[in-house]
Amino acid sequence: MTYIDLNYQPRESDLLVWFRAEPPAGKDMKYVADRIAEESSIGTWTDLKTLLPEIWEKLRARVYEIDEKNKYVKIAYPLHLFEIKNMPAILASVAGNVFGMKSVEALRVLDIRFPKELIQGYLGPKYGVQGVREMTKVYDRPFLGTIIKPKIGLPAKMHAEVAYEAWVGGLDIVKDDENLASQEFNRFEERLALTLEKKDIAEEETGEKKIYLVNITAPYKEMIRRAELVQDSGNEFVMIDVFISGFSAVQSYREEGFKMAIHAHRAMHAAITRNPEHGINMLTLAKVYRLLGVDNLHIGTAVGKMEGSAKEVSEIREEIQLENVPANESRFEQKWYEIKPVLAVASGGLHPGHVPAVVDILGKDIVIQAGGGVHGHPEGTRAGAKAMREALEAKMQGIPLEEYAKEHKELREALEKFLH
Ligand code: RUB
Ligand code: CA
Repeated sequence: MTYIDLNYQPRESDLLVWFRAEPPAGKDMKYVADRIAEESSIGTWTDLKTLLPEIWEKLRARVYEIDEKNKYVKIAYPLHLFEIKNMPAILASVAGNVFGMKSVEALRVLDIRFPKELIQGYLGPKYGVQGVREMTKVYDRPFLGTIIKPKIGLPAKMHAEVAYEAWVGGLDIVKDDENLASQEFNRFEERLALTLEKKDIAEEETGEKKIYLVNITAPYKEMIRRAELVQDSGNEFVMIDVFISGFSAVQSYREEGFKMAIHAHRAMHAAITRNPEHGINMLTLAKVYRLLGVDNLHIGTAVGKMEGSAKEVSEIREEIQLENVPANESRFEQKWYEIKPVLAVASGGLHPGHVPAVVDILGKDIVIQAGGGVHGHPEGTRAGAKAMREALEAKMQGIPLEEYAKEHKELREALEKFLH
């Protein structure tokens, strides 16, 4: 019995997975491909008296392509194998036990192609790029945001004051950090109330819509309780650490039907995305989060403090924003049907000097976020926010930063500190 069927033509309705697999010593690619297809569909390490011919016929995975040179294995799974509206269980099949088998030395998921019938079982983003643009009336440029720093430690009142400074300095978005929850020095309820008071004042003073991404990450029931508080407060967004909270929590949260948009922070993703030989790449995770329905997603910067090349980050951006993603040398074609595009978040080690490069790499449908790059400005948060806005103005007008900085003090001070 083999799961290899190189003559098999995948059906439109199949779920496809593109693996890169390293065979163990003494074994070849066929061996490893067979083991992956077996364990990720209906088989196990030995043949089974209970595996009836009709099950085999209907539900087995099929290895339809093996690329010896690149160590690629492509596997087609019949959709009947899955419970369509159960993302955790789907991943338990195709990206579950297989990573730990002795019969693979290393294994990486490079892409999952979702078929239409599966996509139709998911909500996707409630707002997405267009919805967030309508919410803010910002149509023609990237969004600018900051993460309040220090990441944890500020009392709620100071947190709100720093947020205010960032907003009036010119940023659109202020965000809690991934590990700010409801610590004794900064309780969730107090932070929400005080920060929203400051948000109202900042909106009045600037005439611009401002956004607060409040972190509701917590055990699920508590997360929902916090989401209810946010909804009652009238705030438009929540932030969730999506990888840490889990696929089940994100899927369920989206299905609860809250009004707020979701900003997805991806803390911990690198534990499985970073090693190029093993794990699941960020492109695949990003597809899962688009399907589950986040509105903003951290995808990397290509230029800041976090890993991820320009090519990789651009491909992730395409995957979460295009309606039809064309195939290339390491990804499938993917059609997204009714699922909206997600706003891509470039964040991690950014400062005003990076703004032109980030826009060149990722385009306009992004949030450019800087924590240290704003609150580390020699004159403080408000000047740091102004410097970010000035950097974006310069880029949008096609003026080199050094040139624009001659007439713009905050930008000049930022570039002096961060670039020299
Ligand atoms: C960035 C920050 C975010 C990272 C996460 O702060 O707090 O948590 O962007 O990384 P700073 P990623 O601007 O001071 O570096 O976006 O890659 O998931
Ligand atoms: Ca952070």
